[in-house]
Amino acid sequence: MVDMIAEADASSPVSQTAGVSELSPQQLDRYRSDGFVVVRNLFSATEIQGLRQETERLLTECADLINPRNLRCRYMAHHETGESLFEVFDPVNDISPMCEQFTHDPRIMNVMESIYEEPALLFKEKLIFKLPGAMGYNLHQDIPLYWEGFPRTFVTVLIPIDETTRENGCTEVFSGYHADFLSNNPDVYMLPDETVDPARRTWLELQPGDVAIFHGLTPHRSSPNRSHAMRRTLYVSYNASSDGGDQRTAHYAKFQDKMRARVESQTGGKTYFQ
Ligand SMILES: O=C(O)CCC(=O)C(=O)O
Repeated sequence: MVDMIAEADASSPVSQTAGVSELSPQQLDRYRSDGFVVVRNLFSATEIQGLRQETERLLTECADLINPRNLRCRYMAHHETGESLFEVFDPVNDISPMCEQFTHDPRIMNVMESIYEEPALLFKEKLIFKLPGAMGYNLHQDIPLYWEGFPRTFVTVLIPIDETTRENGCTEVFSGYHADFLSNNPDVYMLPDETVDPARRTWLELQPGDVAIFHGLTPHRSSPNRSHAMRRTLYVSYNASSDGGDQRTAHYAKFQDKMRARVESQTGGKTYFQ
């Protein structure tokens, strides 16, 4: 399955060329049949180096925002010690003009438009830090069955800031499951690993500059970060403009409403957004 990435790259001049940003017909076919596609070298090393520095600025200049009661933040347990580690800023654009620039980058917007055959709109964005030791994510599909009105055209562009490897817990996607939900129980979001065939797994081993694009129903998971460095990724999600228009503000309002009670019961304190 890993070979599929190499094959997709070899079949298309687009994926090899920085600055060109429409998916080739072969890449589109791949995306449609597998539910994901990897595009190599969409960004230059220098651009991603700038984004890496921006994550360092955020960790120092915005350190006071990192708080379990701040609805912008989420935490993840250390896979061995259980220690709670800061994991993600969600959203991030309002504290990072550079992240905002990436989420509206014309190369990404063009790729998304070639998937949608119409303009794409930013739905949400999150900056995942995945500190050393952080546990991974259980298997899931991003579109929640229980969430009425959630756009079915939800697609995520994964922008790696550090090289993503099996050792540091790269995202793993399973091909060919994106036509439907894998559970018809609205209370089930995290899926048992046996739901998918391990032979259909691709580890998204990416270099900074590459991107992976996957559908909101493509099941994915990740393992713990067993390296000694952060594995940072910017996860940017879009919807097709005809599928509900611009929903980013409404989405975050609803998302934070849903999180509030859970975070307040976990932390025993009042939540806020800052
Ligand atoms: O960070 C990862 O590897 C996975 C993240 C993920 O699955 C998600 O945010 O939906």
